[in-house]
Amino acid sequence: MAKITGAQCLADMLAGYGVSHVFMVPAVLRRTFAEMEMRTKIKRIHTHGEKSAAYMADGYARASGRPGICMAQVIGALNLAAGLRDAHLAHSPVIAFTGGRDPKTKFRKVYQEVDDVPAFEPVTKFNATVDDVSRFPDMVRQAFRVAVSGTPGPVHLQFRGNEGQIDAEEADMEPLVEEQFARVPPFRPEPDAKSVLASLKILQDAQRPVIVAGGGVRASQAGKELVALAEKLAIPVATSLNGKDSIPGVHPLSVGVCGTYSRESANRVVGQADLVCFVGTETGGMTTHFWAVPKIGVAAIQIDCDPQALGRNYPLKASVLGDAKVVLARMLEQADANTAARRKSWVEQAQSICEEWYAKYRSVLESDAVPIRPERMCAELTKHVPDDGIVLVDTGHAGMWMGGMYDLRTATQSYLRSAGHLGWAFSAGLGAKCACPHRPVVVFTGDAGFWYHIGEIETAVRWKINSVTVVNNNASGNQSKRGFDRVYGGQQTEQARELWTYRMVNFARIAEDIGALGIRVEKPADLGPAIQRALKADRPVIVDVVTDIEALAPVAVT
Ligand SMILES: Cc1ncc(C[n+]2csc(CCOP(=O)(O)OP(=O)(O)O)c2C)c(N)n1
Repeated sequence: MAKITGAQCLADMLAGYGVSHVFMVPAVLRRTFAEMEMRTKIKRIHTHGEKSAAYMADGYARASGRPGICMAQVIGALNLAAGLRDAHLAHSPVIAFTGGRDPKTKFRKVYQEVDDVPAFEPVTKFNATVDDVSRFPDMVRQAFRVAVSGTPGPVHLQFRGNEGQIDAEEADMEPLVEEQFARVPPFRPEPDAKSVLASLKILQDAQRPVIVAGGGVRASQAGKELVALAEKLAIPVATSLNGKDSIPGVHPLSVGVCGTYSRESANRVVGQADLVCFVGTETGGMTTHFWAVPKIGVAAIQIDCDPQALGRNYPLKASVLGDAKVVLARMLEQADANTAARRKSWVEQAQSICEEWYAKYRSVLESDAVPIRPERMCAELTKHVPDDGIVLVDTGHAGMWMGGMYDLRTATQSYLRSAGHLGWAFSAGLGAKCACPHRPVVVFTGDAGFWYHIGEIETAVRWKINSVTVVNNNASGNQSKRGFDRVYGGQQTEQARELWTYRMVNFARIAEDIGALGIRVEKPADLGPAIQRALKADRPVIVDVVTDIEALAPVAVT
């Protein structure tokens, strides 16, 4: 123990936990930032908005499995809370620090001040205040512990003082770090052996089983065990959007993403299965197309590290509580490969369903149409994203196009997706690139999504965060077209288009003005070379692809 300031303690602890970047709009914890410069190598990424700071921290966390740190002073606190919503939905370990009220002055109409703490409640696992400087060590440790433990998720600490001025105070403190909680997962709970055997027996007895793998598989880094078990027992694998990188899309047992933003083949295979094995998925509305794929009542088993997830939406024949990687490894050890033979025709059936999907969509995946089809963009990304690439995808149409039409080619590629917020991907991509500077980072977003945080191009240029952002630019949020067609009785008025269209803007030119590399693509044949050039550039790149405003992604089949 030594007498140190809160700022020294916090800077040392963040460095001790391996934090390489923090994302914020000043001014908050100013002294901590000064201490960071003097005592650590942490980069202080000053952004153009608190929401994008939270998204950067989120991308950092999902790409690395290590908590992402974002910060805001009191007036920016709710902007930051808004940005934690996606991390909360995606179970991403983001830690948010804000400045907050001082007991000496609260309720006196202090400039810019409201009680922000309740707003963090619905988007965090732990939402707390640090009112005495001597609490820095234990509260920061608890923040890391909670963020990465069990099902990961965001944490908020509010530091006393609108700018967190408590960090200037001194106390006897030890900046102790528990390295175990510096990344996900801190524990790998062993499953109960009996429950493993019971579930395995049901799985092996099934004629037409399917595995639905979710984000828990990626959090547990259990992709290898998942694929090995599927191969040993001959079981097709569908994934949620969050679990898309648990099996390469080109694997013979992969049937694609199931649910709402999905691939038809996945929904058809899941719909025809006689047993569904859910692994690390919360079986939510998006993954199950609101519990229509599979239908409730299907024979099901489930593996999860959260006991509250087991059986939440589907009554189960059996369940296993434990870390996905360990549970799948235990199943693999005891699985009887001889039972695979009885599923030969089912696997062939699943594979022919996948072939039918490719045959149905080949013409758009290979389309030479101008304006460019989004499906062609996805096919070009399948071809050109490097083997160690990290792909981040926005929501809405972007999620539908890439969830359904893009394939990961290797187990070393990563796929991270917005859990629902338009505008997440570009900023999250910058965070992912900060976390993994040596891996190529490729973002896919619509123009509506890109507009949200377009100012962060400047942040990327200033900090040399060289991600590649591919914009599906149709001068609209055309995912909304169907909905407005419907409410206008099938035929929209000319004026109705003001509800979902924009001006056509050249994002490549904007990017160039700010100092990034901008590449405008108007012909399909130029897409591949543009992506290749972007990947080689030593600048952030915006690939602005002019696409067809009439192109609508296929809706989910049930
Ligand atoms: C924060 C937020 N607000 C609104 C929406 C609803 N929404 C989903 S997709 C979409 C339009 C998407 O447009 P764009 O990103 O350009 O892709 P496009 O549909 O044109 O392919 C909107 C408004 C959302 N998902 N998130």
